[in-house]
Amino acid sequence: MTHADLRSDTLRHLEFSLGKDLPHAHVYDVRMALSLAVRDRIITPWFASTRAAYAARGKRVYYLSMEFLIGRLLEDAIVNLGLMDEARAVCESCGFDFATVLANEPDAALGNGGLGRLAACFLDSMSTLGCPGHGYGIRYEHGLFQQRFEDGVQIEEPEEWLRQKHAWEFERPEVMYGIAFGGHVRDHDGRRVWEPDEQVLAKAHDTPVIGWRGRWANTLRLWGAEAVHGFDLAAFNRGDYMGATAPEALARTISRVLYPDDTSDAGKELRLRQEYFFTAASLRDILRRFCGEHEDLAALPRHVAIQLNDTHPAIAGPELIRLLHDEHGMDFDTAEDTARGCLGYTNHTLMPEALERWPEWLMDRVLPRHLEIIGRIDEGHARAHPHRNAHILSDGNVNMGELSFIMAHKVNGVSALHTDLVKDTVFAELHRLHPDRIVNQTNGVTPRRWIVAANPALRKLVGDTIGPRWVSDLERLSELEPHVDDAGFMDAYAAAKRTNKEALARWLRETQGVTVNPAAMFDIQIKRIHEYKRQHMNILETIALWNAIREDPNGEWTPRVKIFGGKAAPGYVLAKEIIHLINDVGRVINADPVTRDWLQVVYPPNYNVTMAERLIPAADLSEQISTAGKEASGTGNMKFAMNGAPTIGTLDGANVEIRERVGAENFFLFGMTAPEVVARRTVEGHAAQAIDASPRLAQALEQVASGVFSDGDTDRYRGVVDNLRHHDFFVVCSDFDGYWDAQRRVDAAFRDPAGWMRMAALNTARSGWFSSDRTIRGYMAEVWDIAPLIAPASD
Ligand code: 26Q
Repeated sequence: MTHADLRSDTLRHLEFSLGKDLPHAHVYDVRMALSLAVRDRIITPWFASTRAAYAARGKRVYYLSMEFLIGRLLEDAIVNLGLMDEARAVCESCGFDFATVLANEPDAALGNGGLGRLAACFLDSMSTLGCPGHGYGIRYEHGLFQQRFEDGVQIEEPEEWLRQKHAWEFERPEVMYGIAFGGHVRDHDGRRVWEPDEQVLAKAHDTPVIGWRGRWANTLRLWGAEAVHGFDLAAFNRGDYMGATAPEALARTISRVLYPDDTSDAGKELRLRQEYFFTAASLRDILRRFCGEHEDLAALPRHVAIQLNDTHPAIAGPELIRLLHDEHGMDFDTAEDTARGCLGYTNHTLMPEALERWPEWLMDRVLPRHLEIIGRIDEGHARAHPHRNAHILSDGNVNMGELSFIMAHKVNGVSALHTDLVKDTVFAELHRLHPDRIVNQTNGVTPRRWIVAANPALRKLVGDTIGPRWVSDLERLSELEPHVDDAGFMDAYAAAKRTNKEALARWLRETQGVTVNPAAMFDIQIKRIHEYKRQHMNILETIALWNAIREDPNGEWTPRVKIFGGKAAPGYVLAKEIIHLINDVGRVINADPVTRDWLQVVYPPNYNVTMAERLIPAADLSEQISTAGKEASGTGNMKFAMNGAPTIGTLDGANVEIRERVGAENFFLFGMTAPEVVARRTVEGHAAQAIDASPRLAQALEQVASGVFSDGDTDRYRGVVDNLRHHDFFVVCSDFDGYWDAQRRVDAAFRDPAGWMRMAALNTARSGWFSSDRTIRGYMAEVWDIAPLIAPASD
């Protein structure tokens, strides 16, 4: 297809799909018309992939996830189809700036953070590799809340991405399932029969997911909830206009909003309903497809691999047994084994409070038959392992982690360290009983979005240096390595970074009204706000640095801009206090003429995928400073490394593997190891001890406590300060001096621009292993037992 084709198709859509002629078109119209013209080019490969998957009669993967953090889709599609120059030309010939058109698309924030973005990267890689499959999730009407700051305090506002038409989805009113809730289970001739008292319809909405160069496309199918009887005419006729629409409003509640917590907030009935709603609809759809192609349900595991993205879809185990046993008459034990043959479970957390548990009474009220089935699974497991000490049902709760483990044939962690800890801690007992079940699949990220789309300057340099094949074979980035000794290459590498930093500086000036010096180090920490991620350690170090510069204004300092981004769960009081503190510290420090040229704090609100695409390519330093043993993997850490930002970090999650690959000399390590953290916590008064030993930390904490950053208000930060002084479960105080020292090593290294750029380039050259293509190949071989349906790309 040529530029002329894309232009005429765009104009045709502008006229016939949008009903606009060019002179009256707004940027929205052009964006929609271009999206539809690009979407047209996905349809042929999409149909071809569907036909190839049917013809192969082989296995498909179904990735069940409560979250798909896909962000914007237009640029992604353009990049994958190789239409960048054409699309730009189309926009310009219509009188619109290309970047402005792309920026008109809402950022689809159907996820909280890492787990949701991982699902999106996996879909991209499955399509790039030709792994036949579907993503299944919920079509939330409101994605993750929008964040703004009022006097430095986080305010949440509803997200409204569906206010405009969603350009990429196809509504499928013919694919609709009734999902039942509540009621009772009765005995009918020795059979248990569920008689629910409520039904909600699940309607499918499909979005094609195009792979690199358009060689394959899978489907993301999201379920929206609707009422069986949408409108109560009798109520309307009585004049009860609110009551008339009540059934519809109630049913729609299920897919109304994404829960904004990134660690579990169990016990909310609506959340359980969401989980069952999308899991049950997906399983019905999977069985319908299977039964259209095959006869014998016992063959299900040979044709169906279902991956559970954390425990959120864990009800899939009992539901699949219910479908096979109650509805298709398979005997219970065979049904259980068949279900297990299909299911894989990915664990993303070790934190005990984050493992989902549902009160039995609640499960009984919402899903009475499932509770019975869970009881039977638990009893069966107890019979097979009489001395076991792992229960699905305990203390009146249903433990969804145990349920997922027992119902899956493979369980995986998301980094080498995390998988080891899964074996040793949360699932130690189950691992002993099933020693072959746990495997590791270290996370990865898609280079199509995180380099090709987000970092065109680097993309061009890499392409010019090693040719085009690295995009679908990222380990080829290693071919850059010999060039780090080539001054011409290194100048170009530095120029690309500089270009990105200038673009970020421009954006910060235009949107936040802050001016930053692009020659300063851009030191970035972007992720959800959580005590274990330790944004407060970063801001305390910032305060200590500010003090040090003020004491010696003529010393040898390295100019830095500390950039923060991230949202706090609305109910997480301490996380919100940390946000407030970062903003308060920024306000005071940024106004100080003595330090202004050396140190700045910037916190643009409403961090999301789009902002990440802007920040990461412009980063000099990647902050990955979680308490060792707490961050399951991290994936931002990988994106930064690829884009040439060395890490300052702890031995946590995938940092360990990043350091092994990029080389210890290109990584700023500090902090206790996971076992040292565990030991340190047992030391009585460890926090006070660490504070006493560190005058810098003591001073910074005292400044926060005494109101230096809060206009004398000594109450505002009592929560954070008292927690650090007296509890400090995440050992901020004990790791502080190590962090400070590592930052000074960073300062020194950055003062040698050539040495720093060499480090950055080696991070890029050595991070090819962190492509999600590698991760998906691992799942295909070790969890799903499935082969790709297309040959590896040769270009
Ligand atoms: C559960 C129940 C009720 C409400 C919310 C939740 C909930 C929602 C989201 C629980 C957890 C999450 C998200 C977890 C998450 O993003 N974990 C991250 O997963 C990444 C991908 O594997 C890892 O890289 C991160 O280390 C991990 O924190």
